[in-house]
Amino acid sequence: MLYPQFNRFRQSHDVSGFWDFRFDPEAAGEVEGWARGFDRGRPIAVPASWNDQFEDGRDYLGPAWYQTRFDLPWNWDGKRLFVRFGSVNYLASVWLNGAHLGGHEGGHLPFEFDITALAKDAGNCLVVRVDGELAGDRVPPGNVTGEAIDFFGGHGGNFPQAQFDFFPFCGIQRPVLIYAVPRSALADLEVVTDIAAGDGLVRIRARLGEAAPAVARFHLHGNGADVTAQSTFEGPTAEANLRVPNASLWAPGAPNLYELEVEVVQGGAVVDGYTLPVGIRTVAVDGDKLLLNGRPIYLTGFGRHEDFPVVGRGLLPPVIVKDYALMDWIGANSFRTSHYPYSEQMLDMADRLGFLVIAETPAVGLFFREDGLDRRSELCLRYVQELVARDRNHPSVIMWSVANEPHSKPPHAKPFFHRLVDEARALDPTRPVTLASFIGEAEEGFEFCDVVSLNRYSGWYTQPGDLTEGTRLLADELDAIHRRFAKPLILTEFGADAISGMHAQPPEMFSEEYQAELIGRYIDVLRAKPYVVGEHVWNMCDFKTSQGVGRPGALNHKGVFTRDRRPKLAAHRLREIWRPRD
Ligand code: GCB
Repeated sequence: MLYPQFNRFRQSHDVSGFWDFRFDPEAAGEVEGWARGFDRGRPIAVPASWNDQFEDGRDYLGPAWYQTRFDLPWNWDGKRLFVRFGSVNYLASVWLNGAHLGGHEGGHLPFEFDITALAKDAGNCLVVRVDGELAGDRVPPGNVTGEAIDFFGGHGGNFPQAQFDFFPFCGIQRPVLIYAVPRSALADLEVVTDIAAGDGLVRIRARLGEAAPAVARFHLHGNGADVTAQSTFEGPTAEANLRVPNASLWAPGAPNLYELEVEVVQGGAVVDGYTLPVGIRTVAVDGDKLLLNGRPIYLTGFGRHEDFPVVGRGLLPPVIVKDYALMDWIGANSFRTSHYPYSEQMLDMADRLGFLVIAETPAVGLFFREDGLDRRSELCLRYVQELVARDRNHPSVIMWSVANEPHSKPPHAKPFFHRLVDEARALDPTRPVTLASFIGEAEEGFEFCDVVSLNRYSGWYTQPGDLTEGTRLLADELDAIHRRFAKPLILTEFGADAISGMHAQPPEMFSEEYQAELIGRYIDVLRAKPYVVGEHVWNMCDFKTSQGVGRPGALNHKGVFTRDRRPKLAAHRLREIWRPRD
């Protein structure tokens, strides 16, 4: 899947801004014809979650309606026109000028519709119905009776009742683009890189939207290289293998990017062009090691969230810049897109700035009761497909995570994960696949993974207040898991809530000292285990959750930065560990 570009063949227009908006608690909109355009809408900002924009909608999860009007800014004769949504949580249904375009399920992956036949030069009316309700047959799920998660030691559930520990923000959360491409446009590019004797090998597959007699021209340049190739489309695809002598490899600390220009030529004329940044690098698992460019790499960093006051999960570019600056300051080299795919802008920046990313699907809070299982399995499979299709060309993405913290139970969990991991591997044999689990040694899904990802909170949810026993158990458990699976292991979550400004000596739970101490002691354990290849603290920043007694102020306080990005004691402790020379 190619992100829309603006160049001499392609146009793209962001229709984000202030849209009209209506809650629809009686589900009257469809009957009353809101799809053709509605009145009495209130203004809402797009992109942003709706929940924190109004006084009356914080816990309202849908349905709700969005509407905007737009004219087409270009001469698009002979072109194909699309509307593209970066993220709508959770169910979207879209109409243009009263005609239903289709829908999409799942909140964090892009979708688009061809609107060539429906769009007018002026006065287009785009309407989106969004339903973010939590339900057992959705992924991630919520309002599931008998399976509710409990972060609170048995003291009730949470509200809204999500099966996961982050606020179920809803709405149009990433940009909406109208874009035009030529009739014989590239629909996709797949780039895979390898290294041979210091040279970079770049394998490219280009695919046209519609098969047509055409030739593809490839030009890779940058870092002193200038390599070209040409190949004829066979049906819709054309392939090329480029060799970059003495390549400047992509890695954290040296995020060398080349620029790949692809042109489609028909009858001697160039009819389409697309430019893609390419980082030449390899990722592999070898025994207990995770290798980047053939050398062992150790991940330092975080599990995170897309979360910020007022915008909720809405794309906010300054926060992206700020977060990378903080990750650089603290000495992180990586993060996991817990617990859903992050914005394309976030990944572009990881490519540019040299951060490693474990890209995760939205499959969080899975449970394995028979009812609805097939549907959940199909949905998770589609998430893997959509995620790989979207993110496969990012050098920063080094691993796929198919799920977080499933409540795995026999007999269904094992085949469920077998299917997901196989699908990820079939679609992309070049990256390791993982699954983040709290179950540990008994997690059968680990069998299929290349890397084991464990989330552990001993010294917090278990052995509360007792870091000596908590870390002793951690050490034993890591060894037991490694004995059983013999794979590299990343501790993808560990941490403690710290209320910013709360202090205690000796350290006590919820104080900044306790959080810093727990993180430091965990890292001591991890560094003594040669098969551990990464430490991801949970979480980089405090983040909004549903309400419950374990979440003061409806926040998870495990951030080493506050929600507004101020460091707690643990951030300074981590910086001493991760950037010892500074
Ligand atoms: C976990 C979950 C994460 C929670 C975290 C916590 O295991 O994966 O989503 O936020 O624990 O803080 O309880």
